[in-house]
Amino acid sequence: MSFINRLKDSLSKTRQDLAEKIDSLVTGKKNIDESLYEELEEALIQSDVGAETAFNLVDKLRIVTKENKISEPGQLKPALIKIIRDILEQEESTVFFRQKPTVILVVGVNGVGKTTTIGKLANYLKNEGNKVILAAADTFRAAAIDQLEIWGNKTGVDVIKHQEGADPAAVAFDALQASIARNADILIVDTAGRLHTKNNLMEELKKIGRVLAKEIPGAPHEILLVLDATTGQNAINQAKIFGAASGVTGIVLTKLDGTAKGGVVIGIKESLDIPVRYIGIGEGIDDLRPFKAAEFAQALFYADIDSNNIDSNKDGENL
Ligand SMILES: Nc1nc2c(ncn2[C@@H]2O[C@H](COP(=O)(O)OP(=O)(O)OP(=O)(O)O)[C@@H](O)[C@H]2O)c(=O)[nH]1
Ligand SMILES: [Mg+2]
Repeated sequence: MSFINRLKDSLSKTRQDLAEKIDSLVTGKKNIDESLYEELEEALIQSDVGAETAFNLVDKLRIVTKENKISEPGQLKPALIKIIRDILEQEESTVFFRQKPTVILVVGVNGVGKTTTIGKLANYLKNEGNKVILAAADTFRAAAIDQLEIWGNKTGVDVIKHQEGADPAAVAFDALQASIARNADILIVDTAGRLHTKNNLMEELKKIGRVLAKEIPGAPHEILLVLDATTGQNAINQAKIFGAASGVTGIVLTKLDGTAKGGVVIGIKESLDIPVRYIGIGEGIDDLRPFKAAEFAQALFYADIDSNNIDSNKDGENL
């Protein structure tokens, strides 16, 4: 199945919660009134966009409705979709290649999918023609190092590692040296969601950043924060905490497959000024893709997407 169809499948529960609820709210109504706006706000909150974002979306909808003299309740849905799509829209979705090697530091709380994302990303970037190296700077468990090595074998990418319990910054340093020596295009650094030491995780991540920057000014060029979509609003809170503390430059949203909380991406985009770089829709090697606003909005609202013509709008609505 194509990625877009799998994305559409992944978002089916969110779509039922959000798009179909909006449909049922506007169908059969004669007028647009305050209670309809309140019901729409409630539907948005329930699909995990977050209370604040739901409030802002409906506020924008009121303004658009007024400005465009919309009087039919049925016209609210395309207007809302357009507002959502404008929020999702961003300039650049894939990681920036600044120099050789470009260093990507991957952070996030434990279990969100960092290591799996790195495996998939290594595969994706390698297929784009890059020489990739991985750094096992999650030294919290021996199994974490093994897990990264398995991805290294699967993707045919070198993994630089130390022993369990080693200093993560030392692993990152060695991996950067190896990347320079082996003429790699990209170094991806895996990190832990928890630490052996009493050190603060954020301080540890900053230390890794400092060590990398000493060797290559400007590194790490990307700090990708991995968030688990199934945690809904928690994911937004994590983004606020990590974003402020560790200079996150992009988000990877994992586990969109099967969750009803896909609306969280709207909340992330609306409440934070951090681009969503990639989305994960499964545990397999091909289950990661750059985030594309139009594709995502389509998959979120329409069950029957034409994968060859993603920007065309089957309802003739003005997306
Ligand atoms: N369904 C689904 N599962 C995923 C996805 N991404 C990761 N997982 C699963 O989530 C679990 C945790 O993934 P890891 O990659 O080990 O997460 P982590 O953030 O590295 O975890 P720690 O190293 O313990 O901090 C694994 O079982 C993965 O297979 C995804 O997009 N969809
Ligand atoms: Mg891990």
